[in-house]
Amino acid sequence: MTAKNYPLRSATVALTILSTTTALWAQPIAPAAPATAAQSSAAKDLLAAFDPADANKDGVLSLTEAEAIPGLVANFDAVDSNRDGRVSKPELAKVTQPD
Ligand SMILES: [Ca+2]
Ligand SMILES: [Ca+2]
Repeated sequence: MTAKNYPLRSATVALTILSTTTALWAQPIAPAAPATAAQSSAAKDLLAAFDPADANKDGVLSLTEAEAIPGLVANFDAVDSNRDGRVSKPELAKVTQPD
């Protein structure tokens, strides 16, 4: 049993090493097209929701204003990359883009 498992495990290790050392390999393998399309559409929706959610029009979303965007409050700290307690449009754009 262990003899059967061994080659399988070493192949997995080899693949892991290959995909981590040559990061370029990981990209063509991933069938990312549909996910990316869905993601960018969701990203557009999210960014389109920014201005209406910015109730006092100061260009940033407070935690209270963030309640207008579903899911944002739960991820507020992650989105607020400069930790100023407000989410700016660039901060929101950053988390919606894969880069
Ligand atoms: Ca605001
Ligand atoms: Ca911020």
